[in-house]
Amino acid sequence: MKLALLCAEDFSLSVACLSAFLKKNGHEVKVIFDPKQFGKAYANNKYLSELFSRRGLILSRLKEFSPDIIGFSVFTSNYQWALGMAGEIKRNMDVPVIFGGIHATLVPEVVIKESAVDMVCVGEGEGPLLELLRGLKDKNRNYTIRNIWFKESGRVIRNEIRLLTQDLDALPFPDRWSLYAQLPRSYSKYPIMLTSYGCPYRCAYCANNAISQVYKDKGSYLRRRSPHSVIAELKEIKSRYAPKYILFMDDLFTFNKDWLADFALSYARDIHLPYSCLTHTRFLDKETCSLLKLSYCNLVLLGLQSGCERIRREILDRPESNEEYRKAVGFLKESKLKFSLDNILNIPFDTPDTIKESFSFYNELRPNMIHSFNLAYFPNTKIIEHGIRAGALREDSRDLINRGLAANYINIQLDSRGDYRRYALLFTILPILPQRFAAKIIEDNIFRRMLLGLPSAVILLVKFILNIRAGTGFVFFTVIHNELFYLKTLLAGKIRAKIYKSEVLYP
Ligand code: B12
Ligand code: SF4
Repeated sequence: MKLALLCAEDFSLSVACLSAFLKKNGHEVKVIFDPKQFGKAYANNKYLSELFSRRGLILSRLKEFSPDIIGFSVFTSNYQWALGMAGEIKRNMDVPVIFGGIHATLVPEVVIKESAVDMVCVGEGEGPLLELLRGLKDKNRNYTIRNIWFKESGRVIRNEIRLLTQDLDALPFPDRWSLYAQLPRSYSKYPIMLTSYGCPYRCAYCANNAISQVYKDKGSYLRRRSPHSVIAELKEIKSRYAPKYILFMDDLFTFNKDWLADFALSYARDIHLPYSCLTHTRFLDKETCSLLKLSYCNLVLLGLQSGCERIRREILDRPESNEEYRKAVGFLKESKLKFSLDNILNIPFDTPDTIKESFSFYNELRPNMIHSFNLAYFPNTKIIEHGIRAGALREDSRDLINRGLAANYINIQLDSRGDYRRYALLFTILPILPQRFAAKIIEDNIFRRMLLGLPSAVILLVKFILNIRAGTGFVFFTVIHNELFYLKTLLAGKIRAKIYKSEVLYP
């Protein structure tokens, strides 16, 4: 059977995993990527995004492929894009449409109401899609497939959720090529990689606290591939794409020290490429840091989100103390590992004083970089309650959040608003300021105001320098390079469509 899988904006591991699994089971899969130019966090313009829209091109590729079913992989941030594209498909083709992915999993009752959506996949998609395709082949509509919600004569059929896949090694390696073939080279040069699914924590602002509820009693939520499987995939990536740096995207890379010990030795021996990973202060002791160093880790990302213990404990559900961070950062520095801190602005009940506390604490820790993000409210996360109590959200904001219509992007610093924008800028430049000088800024209002007035161009330059120093300068070049690549392919696609009356740009 023929399945088209659509995703937008960024490389989609979910789609690559589904594609690999279904191809392995004998189905024909076409992956279609929409870069959503000018509809992204760092470049958002309604007029330009319409002008550069690929809807027409995508539609003609779909018609050419003529799939038996079309699937969308949706995040909260691209849900509206998916609805727009699905509407266009429904107006032009007679083919069933299924939505899956994190957003569909969190709010299936919202998604299934949409007229352009025929089915919703709640949770993992491999098994359910396989059963669905088998049913379509036998011309036998099976409405009892677990994880799938159907619409039948105006009624919604909600099937129960199956157990979570525990043996991740049994899944095929993601079909990266289908996406890399449509993406700029930077994606295969700096590939993302997952060694685990899930996280042991449930921070109030993180989708993990909502997703883990969906999978309650469905088996262990935190699961990991064996080091052997991870290294085997990396070897394949290395020989096929010659990557320069690996981006491990696991929610918490160091949660199992025995695993890390095995992994570190094999990685150092067989892969030896610099990498970055995300972790948590409670999983960063001396031995862990030595293992990270041994395996060529270049940068450790720590998401403490606020330097104020009270805000972390009472609002973010992060009970770690500042003392724990001091210790963990001590180990990182001893092992000569670079590290960055994530900081959230706009947290309910944050005040200029608590922000000042964060600034002061980060100045003590002296990270290589600080990434400040605007708080994004994701569906069904606990922090929505705090947002309502603090007056940052209204009761009816939930509806906007659930439909991906709230300001739901975790934006980069330059897109923050008002005072928060200024604070974000201050956090960004902190690592480049001498410690004593930064301490003075905290205490001295005049200095602070002077720095808060810095133009965006200076901040960008500082970010650039900090990234270069942290060994991640490629981040800067890739953004520009990627956008130029998308413009080029869009123009080429349009020209081909005009000349050949069909668009045959991608495999
Ligand atoms: C790897 C990762 C990334 C990667 C890859 C993203 C991607 N599109 O795959 C990168 C670095 C690019 C990324 C970017 C972002 N991410 Co991210 N990311 C993750 C992470 C760590 C793992 C996701 C993953 O690949 N899992 C493995 C796959 C196989 O599992 P899965 O996604 O659940 O997919 C399964 C099912 O959902 C289902 N399924 C998925 N799609 C479909 C489609 C169909 C048709 C069907 C039937 C089923 C189906 O089947 C899949 C296989 O079983 C999660 C954390 C988490 N706990 O999930 C955050 C997470 C998904 N990211 C998040 C966010 C916010 C972002 C960004 C918006 C951040 C930003 N400002 O840039 C961007 C959005 C980029 C985009 N538009 O794609 C949030 C999403 C919250 C939400 N409600 O939307 C999460 C949950 C983080 C969090 N803890 O809050 N991310
Ligand atoms: S530790 Fe990170 S990934 Fe885990 S729940 Fe908290 S914010 Fe989410």
